[in-house]
Amino acid sequence: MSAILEVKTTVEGFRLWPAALDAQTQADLVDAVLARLGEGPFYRPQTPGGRPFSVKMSNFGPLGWVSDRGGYRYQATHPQTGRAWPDIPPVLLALWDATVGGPRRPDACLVNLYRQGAKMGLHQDKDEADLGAPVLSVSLGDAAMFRIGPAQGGRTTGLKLESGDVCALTGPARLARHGIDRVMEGSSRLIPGGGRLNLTLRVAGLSPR
Ligand code: MD3
Ligand code: FE
Repeated sequence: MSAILEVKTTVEGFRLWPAALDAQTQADLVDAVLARLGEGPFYRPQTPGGRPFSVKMSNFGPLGWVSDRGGYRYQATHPQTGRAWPDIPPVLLALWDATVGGPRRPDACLVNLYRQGAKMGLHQDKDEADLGAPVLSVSLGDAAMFRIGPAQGGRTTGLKLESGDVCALTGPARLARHGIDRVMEGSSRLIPGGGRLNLTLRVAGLSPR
């Protein structure tokens, strides 16, 4: 992994490792994702208000983030197939250990697919049981403009996330407001059919005891 680059935004605790994954690792990771999609296909969730997300989603791991008329939550099964989510690719767990580490490994990996025109509005991630645990995110494929600002609101910072970049949200950044303004379509040829894949690892459930 490349040397850590602490990006200066208005949010402390946002850590970015540009080009952390080399081309081969990126290609292997895309293959690992594609191999799991038969078991856990992409689908388009709806907001609690009934609007479809422009981003297509699936999940890996014991828990998956879903949204529908009933609200946002984590659940163990795919909303359309009723099956358990596929396992988290081991390389992602190794990446977690090598970057944020800590006492608990992630139990949820949200897979976001951005095809033409997809974006994600500013929001906070707060559906997880332990909001003290970090979040780790891997970007693959087309580059995107990411926006992040303090939890309480105020000035946001835009920065480009490119294929192979890894970022962690720790401490005060964990509740930061963030979103994807736009994807630079055609900037990468990594994803079959084009677009951007984002893999986000989270500790979502209660700690077992
Ligand atoms: C900052 N995904 O799925 S990843 C999401 O690129 C989400 O698909 C975006 O936001 C994407 O919820 C951004 C980077 C990211 C992930 C989690 C965060 C940034 C974050 C949690 C807290 C603060
Ligand atoms: Fe988010």
